[in-house]
Amino acid sequence: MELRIALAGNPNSGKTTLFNSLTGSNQFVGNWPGVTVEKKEGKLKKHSGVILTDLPGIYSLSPYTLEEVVARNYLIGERPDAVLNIVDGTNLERNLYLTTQLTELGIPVVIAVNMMDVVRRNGDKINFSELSRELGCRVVEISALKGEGVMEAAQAAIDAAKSAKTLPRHTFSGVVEHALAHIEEAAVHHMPAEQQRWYAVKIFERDEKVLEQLQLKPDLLSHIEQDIRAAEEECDDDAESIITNERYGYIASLMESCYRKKKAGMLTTS
Ligand code: BGO
Repeated sequence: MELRIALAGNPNSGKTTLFNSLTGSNQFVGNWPGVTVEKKEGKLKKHSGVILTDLPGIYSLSPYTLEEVVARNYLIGERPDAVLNIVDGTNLERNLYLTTQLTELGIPVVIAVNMMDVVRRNGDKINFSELSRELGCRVVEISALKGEGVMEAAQAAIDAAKSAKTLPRHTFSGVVEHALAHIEEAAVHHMPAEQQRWYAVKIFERDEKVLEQLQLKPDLLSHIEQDIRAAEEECDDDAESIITNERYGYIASLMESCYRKKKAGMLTTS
């Protein structure tokens, strides 16, 4: 059986370096359908039944840039068996923003924390077991440049794809969860269970591409709109910003529990 693993990450996270290291010369280059964004696929070294698809480098799964739309159309439309999410360990806080969205898709995710050679050289510490527990997925430390941990990360993605399990993840505030529960029940209950959450969050955000795709009936839309407005009033913010801010709040708490920066310039008196 062929397994399809998508490689996702921010620009400059080391995605190309990792892709090349995992596939070697076994690559096919083309374009994503209908757009002039380059699409690279390759067979995983020593695993000819595993196809790795390199997604465009993105910061978010919002619908605003061509790269984001290409990446999310693939993830939602083609549903790969697993996502290997490469994050830059020297820029963990910024990179985890995409991670919080990928883990909502209902596709097994493995996180490869890259640039670990630099993180270690800087003396910074990442608590991998805590990060893994919080995010509900395997987290593997790698240095794509040095080829360290890369096959372990790929193997973890294969294992995740085979187990096909997605674990519970972060929850939003009560008022948002209340609206999401209503949206799930009213608009997306006919979808496979693991896909409902992502669609509910996107409907809450009034994501134009998702609303266009789902073509919800006007009375259903106005019913949902009441829940969204109630949350907006309570939080005194627009729906999309509420979600963004709660993600940042969650990531800040993750950083607090999982990341220790080496204190610079401390002098001791003893
Ligand atoms: C340049 N460790 C270190 N130290 N660097 C890494 C690692 C790692 O584990 N992985 C990747 N890099 P891309 P995207 C460069 O190109 O794969 C480096 O955008 C340079 N180039 O070598 O391109 C990698 O595909 C001149 O660095 O990322 C690359 O995600 C001086 O991170 C950069 C210094 O990797 C981005 C670096 C002319």
